[in-house]
Amino acid sequence: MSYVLHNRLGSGGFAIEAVLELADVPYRLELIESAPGSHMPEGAVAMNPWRQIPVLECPDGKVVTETAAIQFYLAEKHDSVRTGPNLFVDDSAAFYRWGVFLSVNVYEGFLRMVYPERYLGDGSADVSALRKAASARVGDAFKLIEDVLASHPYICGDRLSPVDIYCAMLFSWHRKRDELPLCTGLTERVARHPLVAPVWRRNFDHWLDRKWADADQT
Ligand SMILES: N[C@@H](CCC(=O)N[C@@H](CS)C(=O)NCC(=O)O)C(=O)O
Repeated sequence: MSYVLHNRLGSGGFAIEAVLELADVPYRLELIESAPGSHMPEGAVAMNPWRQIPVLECPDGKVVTETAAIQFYLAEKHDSVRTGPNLFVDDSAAFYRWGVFLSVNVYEGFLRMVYPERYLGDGSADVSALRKAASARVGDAFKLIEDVLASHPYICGDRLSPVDIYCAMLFSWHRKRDELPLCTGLTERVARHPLVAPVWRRNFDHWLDRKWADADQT
């Protein structure tokens, strides 16, 4: 039995699917019918009571949710995720640190922009103010990643690791990229990686403002 990855096209499961591809770990993809940015239909993610994807069903029947946790789990279980020819974790402190950082400060920030009503209690507060503040906070978080990338080309060092895939996915959802050339470059390298590009195109070309996997797109 192999892994089963539950995702919806264009959503966070990309950061897991690309890792499974790069690490050559067998899996089956189960796609939920739902558009990026919409609420997950009731009962659609039966295995996750928090009703979000990605969800990874493991060969031993265990279920892992939360993008960073799934990446950490796969790195623990498979050498090819940690020390493989396509993925390498040079610095595990950086791997855990920035993986969680992306989850709590960036991914969660996007959720505030996409589903503001969840954060506003009775609905009397100002949705646009929340969206603006969340977008600024996400921008500040990417500035920290930009500083990390000033020291080495990838987040954990000199080689591509799962957290770079995670960062590239989130960065491609961010529309204010002007002062973040290193995050932009990282996203281009991830999207254009020959093993990642087909997964990227299938997930993102139909809804993002830019076709990141194409070299002639700026
Ligand atoms: N904290 C979760 C966030 C996952 C998440 O927000 N997934 C989105 C898709 S990109 C989702 O399921 N949205 C549907 C919803 O929240 O109703 C993680 O890190 O995996």
